[in-house]
Amino acid sequence: MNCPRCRRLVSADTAFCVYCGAPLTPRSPRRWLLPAALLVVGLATAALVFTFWRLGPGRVAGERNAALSDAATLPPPPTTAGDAAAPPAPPSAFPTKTPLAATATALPGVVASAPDEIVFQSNRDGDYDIYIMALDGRNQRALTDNNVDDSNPRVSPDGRRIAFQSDRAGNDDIYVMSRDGSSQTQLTTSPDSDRQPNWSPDGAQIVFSSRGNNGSDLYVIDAGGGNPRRLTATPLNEGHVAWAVDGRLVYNVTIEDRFQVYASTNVGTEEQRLTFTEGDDWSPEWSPDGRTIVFLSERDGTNRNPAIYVMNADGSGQRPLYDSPDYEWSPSWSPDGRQILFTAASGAQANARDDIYLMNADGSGARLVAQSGSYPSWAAAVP
Ligand SMILES: [Ca+2]
Ligand SMILES: [Ca+2]
Ligand SMILES: [Ca+2]
Ligand SMILES: [Ca+2]
Repeated sequence: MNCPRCRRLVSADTAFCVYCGAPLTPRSPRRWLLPAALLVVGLATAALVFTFWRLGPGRVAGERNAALSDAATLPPPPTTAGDAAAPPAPPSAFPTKTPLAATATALPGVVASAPDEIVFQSNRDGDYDIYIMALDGRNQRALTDNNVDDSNPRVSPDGRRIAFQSDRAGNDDIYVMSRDGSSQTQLTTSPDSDRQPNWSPDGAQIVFSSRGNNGSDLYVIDAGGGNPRRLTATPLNEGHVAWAVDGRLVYNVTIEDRFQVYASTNVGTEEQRLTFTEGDDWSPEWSPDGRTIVFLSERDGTNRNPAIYVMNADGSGQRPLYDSPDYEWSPSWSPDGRQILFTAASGAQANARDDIYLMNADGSGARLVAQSGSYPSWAAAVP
């Protein structure tokens, strides 16, 4: 359905628009009562509101003062200077003036509580937007909805915020929003292509790559905006950077049109090359304990049909973890390090449909979570 205020597409199973906060239930008191009464069946919070309507102070006030109750069902009085002499307004708690579940709405930018979920991107409506869903693929909701590309989401370690890239301002920049899609904030404004943000372990900073006329380098910026710093200034192209709990960065570097995986300190020093293959190795992500790196490789000569690999933090122990005839990409860890999310494009074809999978960290038990989605990021439960 479309939000009645901002007209953007929103999930019909939420009470309020995730963009502008407008209630998605009908505003008319008399039209509201019946559907609301139906809606509350099975909804504990709505049932409380309904009970409040039946027994609460607003109802009592209405019975105590019939004139007051009648006034509450009339259209609101015009706003004029004569209001000062008008009778007192109906009690603000009067149920027909209170949108359903209004008291359950969190403040913008604050997620009161949430279970473990998966944030991902999808171009199912023709351009990329950011979505969120339950771990079993149900209850999918759009967090952004526009006709530009919002992509490459990564959830903050505390599960409350999402960093992503968007070209809504004319070129790729880094943005942050709350987990419910509110408080969307632009962090970078460069004319270059700022891409693939990832969080520092403490959630205070965001590292990303930026591609301009002189190639691609790594940058970091405060997660609240400001204080941007350049980490690399090399003739090579750095990209897809991730930040380990021990402070080290891992990223891919383009060397003669091939990706290889490198690591460095979080200020870009002590750079160390971790992969030395003829094929591509790219898209590295640290395990939560910083001991293991999951990445993509097509070193086995499968003509750019990658497999998911892992290696130790120092580059030792490189081994395949999962492969199929499909084109696997964008692996990322669960916060407990026991599972790995990834995308698989069916048939390894360009423009094939992307689907989201989840498997155990040892490569076993891969199962489909959701169709038409990619670049998944685990959103930790918010207590
Ligand atoms: Ca979009
Ligand atoms: Ca930019
Ligand atoms: Ca560079
Ligand atoms: Ca494959």
